[in-house]
Amino acid sequence: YEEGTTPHFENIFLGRCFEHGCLSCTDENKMADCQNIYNAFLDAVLSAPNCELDDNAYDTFISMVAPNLPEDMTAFWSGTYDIAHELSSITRDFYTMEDSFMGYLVDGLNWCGNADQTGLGFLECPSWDYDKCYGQATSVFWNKASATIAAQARGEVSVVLNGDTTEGAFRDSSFFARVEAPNLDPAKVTKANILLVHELGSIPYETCDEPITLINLWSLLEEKGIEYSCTDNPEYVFTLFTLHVR
Ligand code: NAD
Ligand code: CXR
Repeated sequence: YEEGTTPHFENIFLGRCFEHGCLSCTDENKMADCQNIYNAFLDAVLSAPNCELDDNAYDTFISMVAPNLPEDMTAFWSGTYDIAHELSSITRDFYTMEDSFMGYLVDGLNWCGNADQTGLGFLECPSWDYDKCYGQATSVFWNKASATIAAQARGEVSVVLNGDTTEGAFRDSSFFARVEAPNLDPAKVTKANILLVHELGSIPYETCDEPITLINLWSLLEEKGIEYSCTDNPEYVFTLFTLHVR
């Protein structure tokens, strides 16, 4: 078991909803109906006992908040949470899941239903180990949210990957490898620009010139007929790192 639902979950969810304020801030600025959106989310969490949520449990909720990001503006990340979000806020070149209304509402929160499915479980939540708890509330959500954001991407996409981790930049078990990359639609996505990030002074695990797990991503993209580029620490990533050092 893991820690329980984040304290004040409903207030945080509603507060984020009112703050973000519109169903998709890149579309027309329509005030979101936050209480209905929250109710749809809670219905999904309580739709079945813990670990037994159906893959489609959040469909109604997701249909209310699904992103439709501008062409060339969708970004994915794996093993690079901090740098990917710093880049998205600084460069404005792309949006991540967590910049979208759908991801913003619950990013960084934990949640699950209580034992009798009457409300959220604040004492403990089941672990997200797929073998122990397949239909776990957060896993089911992030799987569907990842498939949804990948399927809407069009034009060029950005992918911020970690070139230093010994698990590899394209780790098989990651959401990016399992769900997002396979759900890119070749009819809509023309190119994937891979930004391979390395900490300053680190010993890289793999690079664009000496790829290890990246080869698997490239093969997948080739099979789909999606072009790609790969850049180790692009100039603007490097600039961001030097800002951190100061
Ligand atoms: P990653 O390994 O860096 O992990 C991403 C995040 O997922 C981590 O913050 C971790 O806390 C959380 N996580 C890992 N396993 C989980 C599980 N079974 N259930 C719930 N949360 C879990 O990178 P990744 O796996 O490739 O995922 C990143 C990509 O997938 C992004 O492109 C993003 O669009 C999407 N995603 C985001 C989140 C999030 O918490 N914001 C979670 C899952 C997936
Ligand atoms: O510290 P984070 O995970 O970023 O955790 C984000 C949130 C936490 O608040 C926690 O409540 O996600 C929840 N969480 C789990 N429920 C969980 N279950 C198993 C976080 N990690 C969990 N694990 C395992 O622990 C995952 O396999 C993961 C590791 C912690 O990951 P990370 O430090 O990124 O690999």
